[in-house]
Amino acid sequence: MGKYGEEDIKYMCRCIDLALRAEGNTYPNPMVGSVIVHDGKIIGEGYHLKAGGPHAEVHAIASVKHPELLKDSTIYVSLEPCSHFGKTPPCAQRIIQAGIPHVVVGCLDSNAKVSGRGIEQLRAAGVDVKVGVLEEECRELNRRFFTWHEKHRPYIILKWAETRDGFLDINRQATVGGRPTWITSEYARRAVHQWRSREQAIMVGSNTALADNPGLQVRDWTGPNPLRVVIDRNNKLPGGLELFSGKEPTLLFTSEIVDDGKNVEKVLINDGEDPIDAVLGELYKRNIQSLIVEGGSQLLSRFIERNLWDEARVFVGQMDFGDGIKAPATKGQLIDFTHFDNSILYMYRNI
Ligand code: AOF
Ligand code: ZN
Repeated sequence: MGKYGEEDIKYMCRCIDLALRAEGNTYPNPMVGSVIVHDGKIIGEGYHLKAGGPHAEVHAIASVKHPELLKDSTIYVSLEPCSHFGKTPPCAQRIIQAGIPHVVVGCLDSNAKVSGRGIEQLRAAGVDVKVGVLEEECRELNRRFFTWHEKHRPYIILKWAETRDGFLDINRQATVGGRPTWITSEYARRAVHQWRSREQAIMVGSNTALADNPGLQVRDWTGPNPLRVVIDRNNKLPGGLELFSGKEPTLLFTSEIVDDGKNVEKVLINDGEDPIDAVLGELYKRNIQSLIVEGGSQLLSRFIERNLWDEARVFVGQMDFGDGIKAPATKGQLIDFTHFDNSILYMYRNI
């Protein structure tokens, strides 16, 4: 069990479970869960529901029916309690004020406004603080948040589908034996829509925008639509594409801003600037913590070459195309795979 006891691990697991209830809804804030334990029993629980609302610890403290027990309790929280006045007052102070003598923290908060100060405030007030229970799991839970704060760019997920012989599914108009074809089935497509609903931005290159005319929305799932991003350096994309429908906010990155009536917000790529840097810089500025890149091969390969990616999610189908556009090569470390109807989903991490 390492340096922490079974109890600590059990309650921290519960914190993570609670935090996950708000998956996709807390941006730009992290998902955080909290549990209050008295004499081996959970007497309060809470999690952060959305930015602007109370933090996990505040909900947990408010849920306790017998507040007099707090002075003999331990509060577990998956993230370091905050120390700053943001949209809400500092949780460290709330814990001190409630008189809770023990705090168990999953991982530190790398937000520059907090970054260890929450723990300092608690300890300075005489609270006993233990840090690092299920640290890796707690960081994993908020990998988008931590990447944005620590690397100053969004967390990057690359997604593609390839045939058994390694060709991409882009240009779905491409036909096999005279018929339009998909590598994956509707189940995989639904999973992709679920993924979209969890990320803040979604991106394709101009070749894919032109060939597939994707809407990049969440249709086969419920949840928010990500901000759409497309690179069109030379303004070659026609105004009638789905991306320019105006249905969802869309950013178009271009080397020359022209007035062509497209229903998008345009962002200039500076002379000599890699468009990927323009995109990542702009998304960072806009507090966007995650980006899913859905093709095409040039764009995906560019992210891989630049080593600017965190996850790759690759569906491999059963059919062979024989030729076409080769799927990108480097895939990092395989961490999981799942059978998905007629394809297998391989999940890679760049570690
Ligand atoms: C906690 N518990 O449940 C969360 C924390 O603008 P505010 O006031 O909501 O502050 C947001 C920051 O607070 C966020 O960037 C992160 O550093 C921390 N989130 N902290 O103690 C929580 N969600
Ligand atoms: Zn807080």
